[in-house]
Parts: sequence; structure tokens; C-alpha cells
Amino acid sequence: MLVRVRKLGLKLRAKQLDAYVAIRNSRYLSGTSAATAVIVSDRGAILICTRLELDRAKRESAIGDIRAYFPRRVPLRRGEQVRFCELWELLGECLQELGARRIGFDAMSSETLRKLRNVYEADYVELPDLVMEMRKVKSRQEIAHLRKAAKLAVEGMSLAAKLIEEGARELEIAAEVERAMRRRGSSRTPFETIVASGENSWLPHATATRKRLRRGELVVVDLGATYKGYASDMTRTFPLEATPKQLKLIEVVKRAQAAAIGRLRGGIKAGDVDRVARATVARAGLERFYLHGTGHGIGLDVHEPPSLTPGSEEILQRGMVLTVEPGVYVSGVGGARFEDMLLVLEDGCELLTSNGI
Ligand SMILES: [Mn+2]
Repeated sequence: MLVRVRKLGLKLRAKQLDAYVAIRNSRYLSGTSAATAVIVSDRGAILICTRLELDRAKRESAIGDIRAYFPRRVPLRRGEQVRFCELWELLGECLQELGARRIGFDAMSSETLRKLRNVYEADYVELPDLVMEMRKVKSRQEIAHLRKAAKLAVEGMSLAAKLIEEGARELEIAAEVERAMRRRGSSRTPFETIVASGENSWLPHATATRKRLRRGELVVVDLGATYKGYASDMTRTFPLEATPKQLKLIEVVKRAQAAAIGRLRGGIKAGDVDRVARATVARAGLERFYLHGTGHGIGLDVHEPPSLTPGSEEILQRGMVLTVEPGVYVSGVGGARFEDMLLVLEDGCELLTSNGI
């Protein structure tokens, strides 16, 4: 964590900022979700948390300077130090202590910012990309966590494959795969598990309902696990005695995915990966049913930069972890999406979600 704090410290100097208030990125910088905010300056980092999270912050974060706040005066335990104030008051105090004049931040509501300005007047600059940029390329440890999260998703998907049969309810399948992933170490699902059959399958963001699976349907299963805070994301489409038209959708999307994965490597543009997938779908005459981008970065958040979207000039780098997930959604026929997680390498990429399923 402290490596990240140091890296951000160098960026601050380059941007002529005296301090940075991270709220959205407080977990990334502190190593714990107990942090409400992290203030980084050339003097290091200050972790700010509520009184409720003080013990957990101490246990989980490598940051030594931890300051807790609580909005009401309450009796404290022996040795416990808590400022009785609101978040912005504590932020203002810390910034004053640092003598910060030009302050970057990642995400703050306009109300919080107004209140902070009231307690400490300075030049506040919204710069969310400063940390999001750092988060794109994963460390070895982050890759290890993502690898494990991906493995859990594969285990969930393998179970889904077994449970898909005529008469099963979407929600029953979702419940069973979530249970299986938790039992193997997933702390939560990073998004609502999707089991979308028949008319639900052509809604890219359907979730799961009490609907029973029927013959002649496509079933889209999109699931993820969380390991040490890191998310996984994987999708498969299962045909249930499907028609040739439905099977064609699956075949085209799989081909598009394979083509995009074949292109993925360090040094190329994000938009090129999207173009390869989209061109494959277009050749099959289905481009108008391709409703979303081709993939996204994944890490502490399930959707992080960079995105594999049309025209993106962003250069992909070794160490990024991305999903590749083309999909087509044809009303009255079915939806098909295949999604895997890949680690970008110098000369290609490594599949983190297994090919076996
Ligand atoms: Mn995804």
C-alpha cells in the first residue's frame, strides 16, 4: 500500500499539488475498506475513518497515521482517540496541519466540497484519473487475487452448467452458484448474478427471476466472485435444445470473442480489440444487435478503466486485467454473451477464467 502512496506522492509533485484527498480510492491506497478517506502528501498518508472502523483500520492498513471521527460526543474507551466532528471538519483540520494550498481529490459530493471549503479554504481540484490511472496496471499481488477470484467464478460456472435443465428456476440456479462460490472463499458477489433464459436472455442486464427454463431457449449466466476485495466477472450462454438460429448467435459471439482475445496484447489500442470483435459480428450481419462495449478493466471494482470501446485510442499495457465479452441480443430469438478475464502480457494475454467451461 505504501508503494502506492509513494507513487501518488510523486504524481502530486508533478501536478504541483500539496495534497490529495482520496475517497473513491481510499481502499486502494490504504488496503482496507474501513477507510473513509486517505490524504496523501509529501509527508505520507493519513487514513481517516469513523470510530466504528478504527480497530479494523488499525488491523488491516499499513498506514500508521490513523484518525477517527464521530459526529456525536460519546464516552470513549481507555486510550481511544476520536475527534467528535463531521468528516469534512476532520479533512479540513488535516489539510490545515499540512499547510496544503492546492489540493486534488477523486470524488466528493458538491455538498461535502462546499462544507470542506467552509472549514478550510484552499484551491480544490477534481482529479479522479490520478489514482484510476495507477489502478489500471495490476501488481503481482493484485493479479494473484484476481486469479483466485476468477477461479471461484469458474467453479460457480461449472456448477451452473450442471444445473441448467428444463424446469429449473433462474433464481434457484443463481442461489446455488452463489452458495458454491461463497463456500469456496468468495466474500460476496460483485454484482447481481444473472441467470437469464428465453425472453430474459436478450436483456443484457436482466438478473434472475422465478422463471423456469424451457426447451428452445438460450440461458445467459453472468456471475462473479470477490476475493480479498478483488472481483471476477464471467459469462457463458447455454443452449437448451436450441434452434439453429439460436445456435448461430452462440457460434458468432464465440468467434468474435476468440478473435478479440487473439488480438489482445500489450502495446495495442483498446479500440482495436473492440473492432476485431465487432467486425466478426458484423460479418454475420448481426452488428445492430451488439449493444455494448467489448470489455472492461477489472480489479477492486468490477468495472474499471480501461474500457474496450469503439475508437478508444488507449494503449493497453502488460499487467492490465480485462474482460472480453462480446454479446448479441435479438428479440424473439435470444441473447448470447461470452465473457472471460484476461491478463495482458507483452506478446499476448493469459486467460484467467478457464477455457474448460
Ligand atoms: Mn463484465
